[in-house]
Amino acid sequence: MKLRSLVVIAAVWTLPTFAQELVVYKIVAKDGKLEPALIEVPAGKRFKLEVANEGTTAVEFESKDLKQEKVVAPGAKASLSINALKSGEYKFFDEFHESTAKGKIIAK
Ligand SMILES: [Cu+2]
Repeated sequence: MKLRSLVVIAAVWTLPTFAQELVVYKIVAKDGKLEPALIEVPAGKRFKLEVANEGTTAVEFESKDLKQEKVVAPGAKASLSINALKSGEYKFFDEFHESTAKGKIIAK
């Protein structure tokens, strides 16, 4: 009896940890560029975006499709949690360098 309750407690304890292990996709912003400009993610799964600004000026990572907006100072990183996406394309851009810095996420 005692052992069985311990096993149940252990199972419940570990579940949330697994749920939080999200895949991280890294985007590097640098002097008006975002790399990679194309990211493929599985549809229906939450994930994280990590935006690293390796340039010399601030960037604003923005995606209306993903409802995200984040200013990242030079040398800083930002982490964004993205909810599960339906299949499709989701554009993103750096609003401070909008003419050149754009990309998209493809969920499928
Ligand atoms: Cu903005």
